[in-house]
This record gives sequence, structure tokens and C-alpha cells, in this order.
Amino acid sequence: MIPIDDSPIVRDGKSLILAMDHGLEHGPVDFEEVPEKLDPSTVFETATHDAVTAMAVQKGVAEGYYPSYEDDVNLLLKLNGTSNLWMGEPDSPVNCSVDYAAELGADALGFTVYSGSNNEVEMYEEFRDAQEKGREYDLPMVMWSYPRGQGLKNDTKPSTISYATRIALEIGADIAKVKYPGSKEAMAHAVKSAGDMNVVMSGGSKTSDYEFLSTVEAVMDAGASGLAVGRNVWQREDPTQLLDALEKVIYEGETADAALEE
Ligand code: FBP
Repeated sequence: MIPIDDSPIVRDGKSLILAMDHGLEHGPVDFEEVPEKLDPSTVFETATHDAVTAMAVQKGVAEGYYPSYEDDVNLLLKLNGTSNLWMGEPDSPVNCSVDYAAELGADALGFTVYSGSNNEVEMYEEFRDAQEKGREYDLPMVMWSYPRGQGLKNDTKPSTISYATRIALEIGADIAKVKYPGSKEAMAHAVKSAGDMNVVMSGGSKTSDYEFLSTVEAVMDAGASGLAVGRNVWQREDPTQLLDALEKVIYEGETADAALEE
């Protein structure tokens, strides 16, 4: 683990990572209700909000759009990713080297690992190469720690999520990004399982403002360090309004009720 509090992707020990790698992971379907967001610039604009500590994108989007935002947005370069068209055991091919991520101006690296997949062995080896190379550039590693595969029937049950945060600590991540395990208590155990490493929650599909902020409140109460979120922010008509509220819940410790009232 590197001293993550020194990283620009952390503000007061917390992070709000805006993820927009969905065009690869899910396809344009995620943009159907907000077609203007097919233009990555619109989401980079959203990422200029003070609450956002980094924007997570794939290499091609970084190449095309990050140069216009490098003064206002911190870049988290996702090094692997897979399309929804892949029908095999969960896997996530590497499509960007650490050297190239650094050249593009990355402030941090992102890597998906599907522990439990039949491809776990190769994924751990690829993660090792990226993590060790990242150390040469002092680039923190955010691990999308998503246990899944044919042997795993429920990938968000509490014991799976606490295993996911622990795996991230064990194999050298600096921040673990995990799905919500369904309760504050389960999240607290997942955070504890990660030792001193920061744990952030993955957003999931869009819910109401109140439902989402309440979950974020629970996650922060559980000791998590924030959020890595996509659809719940940029699928909204007014992402800025939700980011204002998230800023209060994540950095100022406000409740969801209080954050929505103001
Ligand atoms: P959301 O907040 O929209 O769920 O995004 C988080 C994220 O991890 C993205 O980075 C990624 O594209 C997506 O979820 C992958 O989700 P899944 O593999 O569960 O479909």
C-alpha cells in the first residue's frame, strides 16, 4: 500500500471517483435515456465538480478527451475491461500499459479482478505486472474487486464482499472498489477486512436520489472512504445537484436527509 492520502484522487481521506467506462463494459445502452452523454466531454464537464476526485475512463476516451480537461480533472486510467458481448467465464483483457497510462497523464490506475473466475490465475498475474509497474511511477492502484464466475451464485453477499476487500489488500491494491453487500454492518466488516486500505462502494444501476444517498450515508458510517460511481450520477438529468448532495454526505458527514434538504 502506498500513502494514499497524498494522492490527488483523495480529498480529506475520501474519494468520489466518477466512472465512465460503461461504453465498453455495457455498451451504448447505458446512454439510451441520456443520449447527450454519449459524448464523453459532457461527463468530463461533470467531473470538474469539486466533489469528484478522479474520473475513471478507458484509454481511447482518455486519449481523445482528457487533454481538454487535464487542468481540472484527475485521471484514473482503467487498464483492462471487457465488453458485454463476451460470453465466456468472467475475464478482462488488458488494453493499456502502465507506461502509456503515465504518458496520458494518469494520476491513478484502475484494474478489474474477477476472483473466483476460471481466469483468476491469469488476471492475478496481469494485476501483478500492472501493480508493480505502477509503483515505479507512484501511481496508486484502484482495484475493481468483483468476485464472480461459474462457482459464485451471489456476488454481493457479505462474505464475498469482505473477501473481495481482503483480496485487494493482499495482492497490493491501494483502494478496493466493491459492490454494496446489502447492509451497513456487512460493509463495516468488509472495510475492517481491508485493514488500513481505503474501500469505496461501486454505484450500481440508477436509483432515486434518496435511496442512493441513504446507501452512501450507510457506507460512510461503515467506515468506507467514498464512492466510485457512474450511472447514478451521469444518468441523472442534473448530475451537479446530486454531486452537491454527495459532497455533503461524503466529505462533511451529513445525513442523506440533511443533504437533500439544503
Ligand atoms: P456504476 O456506478 O454505474 O455501477 O459503475 C461502476 C462500474 O464498476 C463501472 O466502472 C463499470 O463499467 C460497471 O460498474 C461494471 O459493472 P458490472 O460489471 O457489474 O456490469
